Amino acid sequence: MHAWPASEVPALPGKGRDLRIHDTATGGRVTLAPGPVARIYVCGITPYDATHLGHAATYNAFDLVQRVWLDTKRQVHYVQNVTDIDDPLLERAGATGQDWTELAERETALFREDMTALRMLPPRQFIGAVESIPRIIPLVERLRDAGAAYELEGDIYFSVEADPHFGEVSGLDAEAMRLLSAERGGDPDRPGKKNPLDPMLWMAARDGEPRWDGASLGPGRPGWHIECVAIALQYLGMGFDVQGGGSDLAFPHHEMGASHAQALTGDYPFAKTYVHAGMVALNGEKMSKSKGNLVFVSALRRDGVDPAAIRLTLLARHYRADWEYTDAVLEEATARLGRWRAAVSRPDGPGADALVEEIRAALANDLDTPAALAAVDRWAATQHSSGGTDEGAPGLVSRAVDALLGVAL
Ligand code: 5CA
Ligand code: ZN
Repeated sequence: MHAWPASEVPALPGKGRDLRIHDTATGGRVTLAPGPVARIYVCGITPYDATHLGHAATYNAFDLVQRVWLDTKRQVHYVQNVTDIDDPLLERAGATGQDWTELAERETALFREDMTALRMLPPRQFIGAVESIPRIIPLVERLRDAGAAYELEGDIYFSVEADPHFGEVSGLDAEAMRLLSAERGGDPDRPGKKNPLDPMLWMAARDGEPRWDGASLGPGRPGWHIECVAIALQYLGMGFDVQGGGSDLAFPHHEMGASHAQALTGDYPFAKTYVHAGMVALNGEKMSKSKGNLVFVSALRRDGVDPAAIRLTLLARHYRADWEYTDAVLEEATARLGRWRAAVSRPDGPGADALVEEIRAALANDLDTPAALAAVDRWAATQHSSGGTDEGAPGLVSRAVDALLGVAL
């Protein structure tokens, strides 16, 4: 698939900082040490409804990771998938009488527009599950032939016991895993499985559902986790720097993906670091397509909300926090955007070299965006109260806020 256009990232004077970030697998902070080309895989949308503020918040977090890397003069190899075949997509298409491929294409197109408007850096590869099927099939065959997968009434399951590191990504106990597996697309209660947690790799064709010729697997369609594994291994290989997504993906999705890849290659780890963003809620519950309590980025844009204000709304909360969206949060962000724009629209202002370092330091500290915003707020307040004589300052602030936070003033 094609991604979306890249916005320019201005180069800043001085030196960027290495990112210290919370790693789900170790439960503590790690300092990321990528090579000259940092490799990141971020799980993409399931396109039956596109982009609510929860999605946008998660993509914002991983956009910042990349901006920090770019500021250290590294290149970034970013890969993102689109889950354009899966149960929820087929269910929505069935319930609304739409063709599932048209639904997926339309919502993916809207997602691209939203990402562009929000100045999210595009992935180098933006890859659909459907287009990956020819690469998924041989991986499932290999797992089966190695004894890491087995057949149950035509469906092929991965055996979690095949990976000695299973459980290390989420660090959950068996009971917690079982509950989450039932909630998040697994089938722990299906009789005949070797381990209740075993996830499906290949689902034999069901009546009335789309199917692909699965070679020795028989006609059917791929499971969810193997999709991201096939795409990540194809473009990034083992041991890439960061796998990212919302906290609802830590288990089972990222746990299973890591185990699939580790069992396939005999290598470890799949990703060096697993990073998860908190959940955005509306009216007291996690924003989710299945609950329907959603605020869409496209709806806000249609209502005339500046995308930069949407982005500032996301930046105002720490990426790991679970937070509640309200109109007041957006109003605050809109007011802040107005103050910042007024502050950089003057020909001179207070010196901003220290501000650039403060933004860098805040981001390097587990993407502490509230601290970064507070630093810009202080500079803008000084500009508004006493001004300054540094002619380069407003331009530098503009470029720093753009390069590091993705906000165009
Ligand atoms: N296609 C899969 C990943 S391979 C998927 O989870 N799609 S999704 O459309 O449901 O979610 C896309 C991304 O948004 C995931 O990283 C998910 O964790 C994140 N996300 C979903 N809902 C929220 C929310 N309410 N708050 C924050 N992030 C969310
Ligand atoms: Zn994924």
